[in-house]
Amino acid sequence: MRIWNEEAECQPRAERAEEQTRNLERLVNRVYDDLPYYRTKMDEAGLRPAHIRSLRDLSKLPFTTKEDMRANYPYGLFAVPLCDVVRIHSSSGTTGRPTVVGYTRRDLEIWAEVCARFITAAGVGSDDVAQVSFGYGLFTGAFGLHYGLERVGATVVPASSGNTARQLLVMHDFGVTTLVCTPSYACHLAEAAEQQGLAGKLKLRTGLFGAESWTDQMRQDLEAKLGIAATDNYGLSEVIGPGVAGECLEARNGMHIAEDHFLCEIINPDTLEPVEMGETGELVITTLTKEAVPIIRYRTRDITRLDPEPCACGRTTIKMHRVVGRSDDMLVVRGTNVFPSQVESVLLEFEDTEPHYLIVLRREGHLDTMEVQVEVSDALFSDRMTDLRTLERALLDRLRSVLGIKVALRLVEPQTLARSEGKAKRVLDLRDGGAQS
Ligand code: DLL
Repeated sequence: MRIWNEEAECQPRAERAEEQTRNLERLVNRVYDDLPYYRTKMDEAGLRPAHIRSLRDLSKLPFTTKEDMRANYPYGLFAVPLCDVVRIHSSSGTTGRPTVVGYTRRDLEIWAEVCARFITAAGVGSDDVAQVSFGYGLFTGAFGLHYGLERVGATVVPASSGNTARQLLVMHDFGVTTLVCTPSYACHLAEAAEQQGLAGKLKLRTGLFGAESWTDQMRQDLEAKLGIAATDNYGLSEVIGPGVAGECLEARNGMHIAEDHFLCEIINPDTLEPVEMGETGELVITTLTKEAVPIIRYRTRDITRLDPEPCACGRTTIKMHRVVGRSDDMLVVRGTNVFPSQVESVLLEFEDTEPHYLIVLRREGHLDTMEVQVEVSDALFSDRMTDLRTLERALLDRLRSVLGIKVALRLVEPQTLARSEGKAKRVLDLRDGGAQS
């Protein structure tokens, strides 16, 4: 299997660490000199650039949060004049001000490079026809994948998001082999393809899925329905967009991080202290090479763990595991922490449920209630009621044992829950003050 940049991806770890250290020192000097925001924060912490001499010193540096980025809206964290910025993107956040990021020409080069790495790792190359079904616009998903795919020589079909019937027509008629979108939209496309009798007639062989969390159960479901190898890739606009990490086809078990560009740590989100290697916590990222908007210790809120085990593919980069959720997605229901991904993995253990679900939270009196709505398969719905009851009982038992709380369940008819064309909305929080996400 091809490796896009063997020198960088298979570099001995000690050598990579030396380069990371040099780039970290350079970065800290640069932001201290050029950006009042970082200088003030470092001064407040009693830190000078000279205090950062090794990767271990990273944890001395202050964190940067989404709120910090918003407070500096729109260009306060830009480290170069606008005349050197050739592209702007912004976060897909639905609440408050968006966070704005800029790219110099060299940033765009590096972005295409890191995307080319994970695209190649997923087995996609110049023989592929790739349909990009992310929305083109301020969202980083489409442009990041687009230039990465062009870089590896794939034939890019910039379908953008929406209009599912047209997506399928293009997919079929253009002989698309690689589908690029969110896993939830891929589910929707798979379902629509089945309905239109296209399921066995597509040439798809790979899915490059990212931008939201999904489970291994969802992967199996997509692979079976679309006849593909489904791969996961991760990134966020504040750091670059897609391209921070992606899975290799050989292992499909954790995403290789482009460590020469992004320094990753995991912290305990309560104590803010780094955890031991391999432990789960919040991912914090420092950009080592970004010019326009370098960022130090960005708190992603994404919950995952790092895996330093050597990988069968030969890359020496450490991997990050599937994101199990965001710390701000974590639901607290009657004092118990619940991640939507836990619900998803239970639902997809059952053959008669579809990967379309919604979690509804309400407050009744002083008590929080959680209802899980899930679509059941066409076959089961038109079958006998007794089968529905059996499924309902089994699902309720399993949800209770995995989540540790009692939940209500509503089995709904196929095609009744809203479909997403981008990032899925899995939670409707109707409690007082509860954020509706
Ligand atoms: O979603 C960038 C991206 C586009 C990544 C396309 C991959 C593919 P934002 O809109 O800023 O950027 O959202 C970033 O999305 O902090 C995670 O919570 C979530 N996310 C991104 N990729 C994954 C993934 C893009 N593979 C936020 N698994 C991040 C789980 C993901 N969550």
